[in-house]
Amino acid sequence: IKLENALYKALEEDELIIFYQPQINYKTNRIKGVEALLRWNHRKQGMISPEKFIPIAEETGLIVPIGEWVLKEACKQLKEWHNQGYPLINMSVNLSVHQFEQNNLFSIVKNILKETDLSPEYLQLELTENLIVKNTELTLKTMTQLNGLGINLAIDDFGTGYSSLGYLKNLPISTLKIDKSFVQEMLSDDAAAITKTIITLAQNLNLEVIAEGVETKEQAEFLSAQNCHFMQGYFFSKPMKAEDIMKEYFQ
Ligand code: G
Ligand code: G
Ligand code: MN
Ligand code: NA
Repeated sequence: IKLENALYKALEEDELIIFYQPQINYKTNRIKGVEALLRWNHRKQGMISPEKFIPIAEETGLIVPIGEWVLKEACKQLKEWHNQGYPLINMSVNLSVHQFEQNNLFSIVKNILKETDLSPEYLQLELTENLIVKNTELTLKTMTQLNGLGINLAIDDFGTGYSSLGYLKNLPISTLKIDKSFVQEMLSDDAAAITKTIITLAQNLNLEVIAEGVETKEQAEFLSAQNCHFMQGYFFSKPMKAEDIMKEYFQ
């Protein structure tokens, strides 16, 4: 069967699973939160990367129910960790532009928080720059509503899109995530300049900044020297199953 048809069934048949990648405060060496990253455990093909199936989910519109499922599962999981007495970390969830284009995204998110009994301040939603570029009345309204509820909004893959910087002070965004492509080339001159510029920009606008794709100690040290202390990447941990996160970090 084509992947497209199989994806329809994956949700119903419990083939989708969420991995969690820790976000670390390098200064204190504590976990600050986790990012929920979707995987498809295909019965015959094994683990399929989201890079392969998210685009299909976007094209077919399946990203809307799938995204809603991810959000609910992730909130449920975090609430469970909180209930078990683990430190009150945050949960980051990626949202597709398509989800934002639904006019009921706000009420969906609000209902999920209510159902899972999770306090909004622990939830961060990651948006992409192309959402910002479109900058429609609907997306601005939804972002304002989400922010008003106490949810944090982050721009994912920051620096790779074509958005102007002007929006940063006009939109209710609290966090920039430096794209891993910059972090990975950071120890060469050009990417270092870009990384430093993003960090300074974030500091000047009072935004939190987190570096993605940190793979080496040298990269971590460089970021830390620039006063970017929140980091995520293979140097700390790959995305892991929920139970492994807890074993690794809270025991
Ligand atoms: O986990 P990995 O690095 O393979 O993820 C690849 C891409 O898939 C990333 O761009 C990531 O943001 C995206 N992705 C992972 N999980 C989700 C999800 O639940 N929803 C959306 N919209 N994108 C996701
Ligand atoms: O677009 P988004 O930032 O959501 O995607 C995160 C993606 O980056 C996930 O697919 C995740 O598996 C991947 N990732 C996380 N840490 C690292 C890393 O240190 N190196 C590389 N190459 N990829 C990473
Ligand atoms: Mn992300
Ligand atoms: Na990213």
